[in-house]
Amino acid sequence: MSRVILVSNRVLDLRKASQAGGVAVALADIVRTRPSLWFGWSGEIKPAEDCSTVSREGRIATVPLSLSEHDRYYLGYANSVLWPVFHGRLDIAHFEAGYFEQYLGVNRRLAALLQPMLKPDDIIWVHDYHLIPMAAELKKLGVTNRIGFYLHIPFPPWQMFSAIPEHEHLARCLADYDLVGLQTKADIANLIDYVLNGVFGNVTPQGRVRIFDRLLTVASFPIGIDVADFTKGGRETGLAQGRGASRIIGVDRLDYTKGLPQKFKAFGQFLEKFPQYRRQVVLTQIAPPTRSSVDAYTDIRQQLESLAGSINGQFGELDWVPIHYIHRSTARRRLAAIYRSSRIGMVTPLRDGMNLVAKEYIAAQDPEDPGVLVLSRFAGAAEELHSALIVNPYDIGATADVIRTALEMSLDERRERYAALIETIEKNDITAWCRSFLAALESLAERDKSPEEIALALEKLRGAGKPRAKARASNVAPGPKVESSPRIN
Ligand code: GDG
Repeated sequence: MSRVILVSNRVLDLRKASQAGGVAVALADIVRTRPSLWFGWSGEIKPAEDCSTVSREGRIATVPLSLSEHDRYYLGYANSVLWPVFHGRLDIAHFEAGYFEQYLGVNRRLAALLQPMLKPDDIIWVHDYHLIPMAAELKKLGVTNRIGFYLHIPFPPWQMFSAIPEHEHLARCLADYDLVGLQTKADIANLIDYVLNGVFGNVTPQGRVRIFDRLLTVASFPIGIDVADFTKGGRETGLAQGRGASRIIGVDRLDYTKGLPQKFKAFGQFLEKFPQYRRQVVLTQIAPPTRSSVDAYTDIRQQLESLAGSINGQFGELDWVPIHYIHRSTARRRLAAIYRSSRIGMVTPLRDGMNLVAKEYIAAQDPEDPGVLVLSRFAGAAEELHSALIVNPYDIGATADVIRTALEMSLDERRERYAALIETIEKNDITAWCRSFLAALESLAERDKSPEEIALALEKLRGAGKPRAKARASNVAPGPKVESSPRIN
């Protein structure tokens, strides 16, 4: 089994695992279970002269960033250009001189630090928008290993992507990967649109993408969760709420993409329209801080706090506060119990690559008495989770009505919807996601071997008799020039 090299902006500090989100936990799992190395930023900011040493602890290798790198690469290009534009917020993108150079510079520096640690048969899996140029930089250093890229956030419509001054450079960087994985079919459609209309590439009859004289495979790999992590919890009893009140739960980083003001407004309208539910329902919103030194995040925080204040002021009673807004992180082990004791999971982002909270909420439900998932149609998860109550978060009035529908849903209907949702979530869990991406990348690697090498590899796989071997073998092309059929969708 070849070693997997994971490259991501942040590397999980295992000592802080209880604060971590889904992806970090998933990557940590690969590190525990496969020969691997996980490389990325340590989260520290140090003087530039102290940034060139890699700290290595077993399978984890990290480097610090300098202050200027942190400002221009991380807060700047990644989070003030790519993040807003990829989420459809061109209006708040800051195209500032110097950001892109630093973005390329950090990718170049990280590539140079990673390269000496690589072995010839390693396969490299790069994660997310911070590191789009990583393959290009590694290749400039002579690295010939297979390199795959996974984008956790949405791929925007092609005109939106073209608004980034450096869009063509970014597209060339994407073309340096062997495999580009996106969350949804809609994202793939956007990428293909861009290839056809933005840079006049084409799609081969076998479904591979040809741009800038490069041939790459693009496919959707919807990310999942570790279901067992969320099925163990009891019900959380320690949360304050009116006696007997039903809880609506929201868990989102305090990010302008998550639709939090719209969610609060919809809840306010719900209380306005259906006064019989006052004192009967609370909205608990856990919204841990994130990227708080970027202006747009300060703005959203102020907006949210003023909304929560005004809704609580308008409807609250001495013994009932309608919105519990918690601007801190909650330990991961408590989340399952909080989800399970909430009648509604309200996941209403304006745009989201996937949204793991939607899946976590369902996984945590009591199958005998499950809660209802209210899910934005603009979350990638909506492509799979058809049995949720799908809403348009911009339509505040309709969302308010859906809250009522969810509260009044019969036990039979709740069970029926839950059964369909949990089936999908279990089938496409985090292990399936990791395996399918790595199997696709490995099968591409097989393609360039000689027929004799492939025959030998197949022999070995059959001999191993592991369930994965079969899936891999079926992806291996019969000869070096014949393409496998990736999922283009
Ligand atoms: C990006 C994409 C895509 C949240 N608050 C706390 C906490 N969390 C955990 C959740 C969940 C994770 O963080 C958040 O994941 P999401 O998927 O909801 O959103 P992003 O952070 O924006 O993630 C997204 C994802 O990548 C994976 O590809 O789905 O679309 O934007 O696991 O439970 N965890 C703890 N305390 C909190 O207060 N412990």
